[in-house]
Amino acid sequence: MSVATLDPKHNVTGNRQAYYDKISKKDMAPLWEVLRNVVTKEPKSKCSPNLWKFDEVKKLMLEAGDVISAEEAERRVLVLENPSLRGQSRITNSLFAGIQLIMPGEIAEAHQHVSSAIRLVLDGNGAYTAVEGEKASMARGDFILTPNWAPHDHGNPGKEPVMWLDVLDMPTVNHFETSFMTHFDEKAQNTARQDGDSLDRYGSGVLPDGTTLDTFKTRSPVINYTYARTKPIIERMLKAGDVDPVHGARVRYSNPVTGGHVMATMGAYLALFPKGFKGKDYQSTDGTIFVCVEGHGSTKVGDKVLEWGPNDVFVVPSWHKYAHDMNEESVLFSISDKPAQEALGIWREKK
Ligand code: GTQ
Ligand code: FE2
Repeated sequence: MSVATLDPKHNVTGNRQAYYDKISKKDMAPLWEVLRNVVTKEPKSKCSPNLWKFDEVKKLMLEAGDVISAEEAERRVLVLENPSLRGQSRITNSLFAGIQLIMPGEIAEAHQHVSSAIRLVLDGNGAYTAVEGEKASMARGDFILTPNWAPHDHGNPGKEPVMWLDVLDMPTVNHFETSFMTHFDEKAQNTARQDGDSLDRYGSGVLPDGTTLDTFKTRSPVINYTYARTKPIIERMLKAGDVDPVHGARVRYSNPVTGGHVMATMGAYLALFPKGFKGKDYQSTDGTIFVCVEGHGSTKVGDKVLEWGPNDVFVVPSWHKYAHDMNEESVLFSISDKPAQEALGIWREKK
């Protein structure tokens, strides 16, 4: 039947359906049937707010030590899957999060990939991660970068199991269908640069001569932002009264060359909150992963209350209204895809 033979006054639904069937055969569809779903008035996140308690995570993670070796697994990681996005290896629509375990004497072999990673050290001492030839020793609260395509391997020459949070942008990289990965012949990198080298070199008010804004345009040169160095800064801010009504005494991890975020796809913050702090309601378009580094408190997300303590991880989806409440002085680490949204000009917040 041709369009000309359709009588618009009669059997509108049937006529439309016949038309839809016809265009469907040619891989076309009517926008007007789906417009409200693809151009929403407000963000409608597919994710749910959720909390992972570290005591449960740790117990299950240690069991994985018996199930698979680091060598066999390549990376022994439990993925923190958003309950509304099961099977999709992601905690928000754009970010992957996982807990990685490395047992004493193990190594996780060197490789490189397009996805960028950050690590936040949670538990245990004595492990290292080597990134671009710098061997970063891992201490609790350290924030360690593995930028896009940077060679990296991990090892644990110590005596304790070591665990950390991995956050990677692979859902973003895979959204653009731009993933590459390669392995190296050597299991571990040659580490010519000592622990802390990049922070000293780039984060001390001097730069190696010849460094320009373009050299580190999309990533920070710093590998390890140690907790030992960052915590005293937020303590000073709190003492000075520099406390945001939503975010507390908060610093943004920055690229010391450009002042921008540490990476183009992910950005992170560390915040100190005084005891009794009752945060104002807040919402933003960047679905955010929080980790409690110290203290206890709760975060109300919509009608859900997430009660957290040390090393607990929780997620607040895009545009969900939330507010923090501190039972005691607490430190929260947070990470999201805000830099990507800002670069695209689409990030929004509501206070
Ligand atoms: O440590 O290199 O959680 O490549 C996922 C992919 C960790 C890693 C993850 C990885 C790594
Ligand atoms: Fe990796």
